[in-house]
Amino acid sequence: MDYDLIITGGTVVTAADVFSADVGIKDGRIVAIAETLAGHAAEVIDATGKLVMPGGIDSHVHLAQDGAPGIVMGDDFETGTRSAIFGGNTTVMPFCLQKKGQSLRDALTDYDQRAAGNLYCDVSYHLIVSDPDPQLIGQDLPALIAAGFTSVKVFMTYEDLRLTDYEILNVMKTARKGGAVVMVHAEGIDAIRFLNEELEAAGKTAPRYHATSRPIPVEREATNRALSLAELTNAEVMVVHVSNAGAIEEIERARKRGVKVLSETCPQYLVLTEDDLEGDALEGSKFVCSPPPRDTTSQEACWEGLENGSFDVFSSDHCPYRYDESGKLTPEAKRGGYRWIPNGIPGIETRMPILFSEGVRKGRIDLQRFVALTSTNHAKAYGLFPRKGTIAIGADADIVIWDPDLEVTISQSELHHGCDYTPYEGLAVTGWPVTTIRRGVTVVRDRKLVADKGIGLYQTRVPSASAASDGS
Ligand code: DUC
Ligand code: ZN
Ligand code: ZN
Repeated sequence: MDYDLIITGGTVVTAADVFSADVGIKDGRIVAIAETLAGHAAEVIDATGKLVMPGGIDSHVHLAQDGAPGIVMGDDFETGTRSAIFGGNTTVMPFCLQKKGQSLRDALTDYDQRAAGNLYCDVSYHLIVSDPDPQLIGQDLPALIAAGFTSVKVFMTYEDLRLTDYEILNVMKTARKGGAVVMVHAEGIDAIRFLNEELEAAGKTAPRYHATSRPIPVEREATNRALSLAELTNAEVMVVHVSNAGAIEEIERARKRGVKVLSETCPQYLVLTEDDLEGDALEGSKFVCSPPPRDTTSQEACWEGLENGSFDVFSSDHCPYRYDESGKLTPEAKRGGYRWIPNGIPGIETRMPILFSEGVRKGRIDLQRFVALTSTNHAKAYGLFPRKGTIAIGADADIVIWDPDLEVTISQSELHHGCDYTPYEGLAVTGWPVTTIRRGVTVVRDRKLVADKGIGLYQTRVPSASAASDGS
């Protein structure tokens, strides 16, 4: 047999090109791309009228992540990767969270156990550093970066996660030496604390005040500070979940100064606003995420950033909590208000359709940019390229076959995550993934699951030359 699979008649899209071609797959990799492929294949998929694109890489998702006592994340690795593959993704990058007092290695063991045998797509972790003691900075983190854990997230807010500027500087220095990217959650803890106190004193505790407590200056100030710390250390930084023009301006200014900065935005900043946090009683908690959705002016700024290259990647920030007492409606949230609502919303399955429909179909971005923003640039930023993130000879056969004309109204009843709602309920989109192939194995065919869990693999990575460079 020449091929395990041939995809015929489709329009192939990469971050650079759009062309008609057949794609031949053998042993999990792409081995031929030609106008017409002759030869024997075990299976042929006719993609006439469809787009054949690199499988999505969602480089910002939270699965089975530990939270405050009593709170359970709405997706484990099984349901989260199942939802991901239905949404056209072939690789996701969840976080491995270090609890205070825990070693990074022990945290990795925990997450490996949660993932083992439960993956529908490939995964690779980012490390959340919450306790950067001398052992972590001097020994553990350098060793793990060298072993392929080449991205680290730091938080500038949340009592149990935030690092001081001094601690962030040490993480950045270690990351720069080893060649890892530092992902930054840029919201300032002191400003939020100050605003929380004012709101609480005024009795303003409904979900909508979550947005009031984290206005744009809170994000802009922290973005500026994080990028100044990156400038001091020559670290490469990914500013995640950017929501507004002020933060984008800080990113662009830092780039002009030569700071190595990448940036990310997410669907919630394109199609939700803080008005969604209104709603009856606690309904608004379904939209509580951080930074919060803003207004239509900020949405436009994020679109502009996607169009003009301010943003490198478009991720879901899938962080699901159910609308029940395990998630959004904990007794503390019901009693005490927005400060106790877990932050995060689901979106792993709807990320690509929302960008395709609102971006490509509405003429804001072209197909190549869509592929760059949803796949290729993630692979490049985090050390998976060219094995993943493109359609090329020798690359992993991670492919999504996309119907550009399929009209779908997003609805909880049609999704495959473990969460019990979608914040995008009722949003009509055009364009949807129909078949997802991961390393040559068809996992979803014609929108039906056709493979068992357990076929996803952990993806190791190599330190990045740009992250390691000293900037000179
Ligand atoms: N940060 C994230 O990256 N995801 C959800 C919540 C948060 O604060
Ligand atoms: Zn964050
Ligand atoms: Zn997140």
